[in-house]
Amino acid sequence: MVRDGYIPAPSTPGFTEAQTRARARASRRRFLYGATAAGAVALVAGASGRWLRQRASVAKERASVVLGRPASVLPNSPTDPATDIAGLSPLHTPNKDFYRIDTALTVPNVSTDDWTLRIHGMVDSDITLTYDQLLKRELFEFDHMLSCVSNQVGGDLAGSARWLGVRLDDLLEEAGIDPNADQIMGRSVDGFTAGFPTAVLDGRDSIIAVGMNGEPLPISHGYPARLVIPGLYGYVSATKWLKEIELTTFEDQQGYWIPRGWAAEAPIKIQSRIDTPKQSIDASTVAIAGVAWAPLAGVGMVEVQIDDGSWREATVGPELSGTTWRQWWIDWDAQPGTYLLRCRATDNDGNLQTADVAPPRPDGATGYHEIQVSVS
Ligand SMILES: Nc1nc2c(c(=O)[nH]1)N[C@H]1C(S)=C(S)[C@@H](COP(=O)(O)O)O[C@H]1N2
Ligand SMILES: [Mo]
Repeated sequence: MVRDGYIPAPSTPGFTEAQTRARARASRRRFLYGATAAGAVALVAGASGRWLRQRASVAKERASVVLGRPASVLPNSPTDPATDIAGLSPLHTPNKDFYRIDTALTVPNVSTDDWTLRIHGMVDSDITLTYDQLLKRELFEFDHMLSCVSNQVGGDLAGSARWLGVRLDDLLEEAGIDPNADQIMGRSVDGFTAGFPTAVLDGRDSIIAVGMNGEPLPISHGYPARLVIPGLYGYVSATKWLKEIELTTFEDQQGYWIPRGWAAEAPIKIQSRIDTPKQSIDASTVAIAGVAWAPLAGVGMVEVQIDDGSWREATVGPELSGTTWRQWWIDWDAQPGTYLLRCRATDNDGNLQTADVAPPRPDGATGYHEIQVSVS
């Protein structure tokens, strides 16, 4: 049952931008029909005008941000194999193409003027940082991917970026964690929450990111700051528009998606995806190519199978880190006919991606990506 003006909550952490827009339109319509016309129109117009003004001023503020140099600079990325292989995902996903998942109907426009990040809860001492204080801390860069738990096998709710930010473990060490705390909860200005185990403070390069692919964090990706925790799906880790980090317990608090039927703990599963060729091609020698990921170990090997043939080992691209995807490709002399192509990855510890088919809910899809290609 839908009440007037009631915004149905998204049912999956894979609510896409288009779906969110549709939802906003529907709720606006419902609101207009439900209220006495004139007043409601003025109210909606006023609210969206304010939002646009805020958006413009935050965009201006963001454009003037100067990010410092990281303490240790990552080497420049190698030549991207995607420049030679049409259709292959690049090493880093451009910000404008990076997938987006938001529960909020409108992207929060957060000005750093009155923004702070507060670390509190089961800690020895609270820490509150302004944006300037955060930027003045020691900064690090890391190549990490993000993946949505709602990503279907072969889906595009995943991306790779070079993040700039402050190490989470440094900051939490300063605060001093109560040994009884077992959950680190991120909370955003829009009320979204995502919690993950204190056990991920295991040396992995978790950061409070302020930069993404060489620019200040885009507004839609969480400006001024967000969490990026390698190896965990976004819904349990990657809080955007971050305003608080609270040390707590899994017994005491649940992140936004947990009571909605998603697992409380959700490490990213080994996956691989075929990006190219397309469904129908002309007979010729083409590349079968794609990306694979297996955080934290990293991808060691990718294999490709055509119909029931033997698995062939693909060439793998540069390994930026164990925590982001790795490209792979193989030449295929495609003769006329119809073929089923599949791929599978093995991580650097020798774990083979599982062939067992599972849906995204509750903790991530599995199975091999398969595409049918007709060659004429
Ligand atoms: N504030 C806030 N943070 C959030 C979300 C959200 O809805 N609101 N979605 C999470 C989910 S489900 C994912 S997969 C990632 C996606 O990050 P991106 O939109 O930058 O790709 O952000 C996470 N952080
Ligand atoms: Mo997600």
